[in-house]
Amino acid sequence: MESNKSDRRRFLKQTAALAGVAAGAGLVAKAQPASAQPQHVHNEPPRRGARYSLDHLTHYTPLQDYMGIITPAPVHFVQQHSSEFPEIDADQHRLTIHGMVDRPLSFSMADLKQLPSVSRVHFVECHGNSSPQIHNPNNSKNPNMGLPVQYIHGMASCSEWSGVPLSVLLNEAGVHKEASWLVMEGGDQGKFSHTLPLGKAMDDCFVAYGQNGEPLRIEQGYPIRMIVPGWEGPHNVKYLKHIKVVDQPYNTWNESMNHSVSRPDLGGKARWYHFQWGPKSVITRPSAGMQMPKGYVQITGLAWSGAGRVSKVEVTTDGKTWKEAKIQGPVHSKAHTRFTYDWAWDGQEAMLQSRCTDETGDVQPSLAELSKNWGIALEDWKKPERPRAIHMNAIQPWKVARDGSISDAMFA
Ligand SMILES: Nc1nc2c(c(=O)[nH]1)N[C@H]1C(S)=C(S)[C@@H](COP(=O)(O)O)O[C@H]1N2
Ligand SMILES: [Mo]
Repeated sequence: MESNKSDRRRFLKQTAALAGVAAGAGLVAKAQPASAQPQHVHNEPPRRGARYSLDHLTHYTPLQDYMGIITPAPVHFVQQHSSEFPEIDADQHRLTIHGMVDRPLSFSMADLKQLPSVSRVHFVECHGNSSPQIHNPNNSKNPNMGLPVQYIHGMASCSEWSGVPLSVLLNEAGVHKEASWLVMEGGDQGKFSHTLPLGKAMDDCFVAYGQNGEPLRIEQGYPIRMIVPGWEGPHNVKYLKHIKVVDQPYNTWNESMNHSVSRPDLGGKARWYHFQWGPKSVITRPSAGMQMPKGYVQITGLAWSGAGRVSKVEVTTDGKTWKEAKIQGPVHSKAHTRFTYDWAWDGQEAMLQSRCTDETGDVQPSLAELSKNWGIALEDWKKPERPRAIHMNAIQPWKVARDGSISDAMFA
């Protein structure tokens, strides 16, 4: 840790750079020919009127294929807002904390690893996971979309993350009384940036350098990333380089262009700063694209909530009567929670759904309930141009046909 005059000058420069980012300047990514990255798919609808087109690198977690609650690191989903991953030399990497603080600080990796650490199990989920466009099997932009569950809900993963509580770093720097927000900036191509309220920062956020016992993968933000437990994916800034302490939200480019959704019922005003994921669950096996076996079948899936622990998961097989599923421990706060439900399929049509209740008593909404909350007419989901929706946590229905085939019945 160091703090001196030349550092201060550097911080002033960085402050100017951050202001530029806030105004949307300088974010032009290198475009790559599509053929150069065949396995990467763009996961979002075209942004009409957007001034920039940043390539995305997207990989989905095969939720249907693993057991328990920990996503193996090599198959953690990836959502990267640039056309390549930065290769950062950890020995040279510094995390700076500046802005409204008594002592601007610069931490090396060795500095960070010397501080008190925590290891906690938390999910990370993209704000765009499970969105209506992803459910569309006819989406020509992404041949993968539709099936199986991986390509609908697989922008969510869960790991044991290890690192330093952000409160420790902020207390070292001495946050000014008037400060209320942070701006975080990553060291990748587009300098991915996001704001964070100071209250959450001091509560349970941490700067992670470990993932499931090993250093972070490059795709996950090596050498460090922010973990903002239970909140939308983009808060978890990867390749974390700068934290500026400020007294207002900065509406960074990534937030305003990509993470706000206009509400038809509010004359186009946007729902913005929806931070915390609501209760959510999905049956991962058997699920769309699989074949239902006759007789005994163990239905299994994952449930989670940004508010805390999962307290109950219910399952219905007829779309009407709900029965309590078994929760398979361990149950961590703001983490994927495994549930199972013993069933026997009798060869008749069925509708499998799961519903999560969290420790605050919040219950996962049906599509009808969610639509009402968001001011979207239920019929609109059936139009070919589905409404744009992010932060999607509606109950997922899987339809079982008499021949045992299973399909996605979300918008049917
Ligand atoms: N530096 C940086 N941080 C970032 C992003 C990015 O593109 N660059 N993507 C954000 C988004 S939108 C999500 S959903 C999560 C995804 O984290 P993952 O790629 O480790 O799954 O990281 C967030 N942090
Ligand atoms: Mo995201």
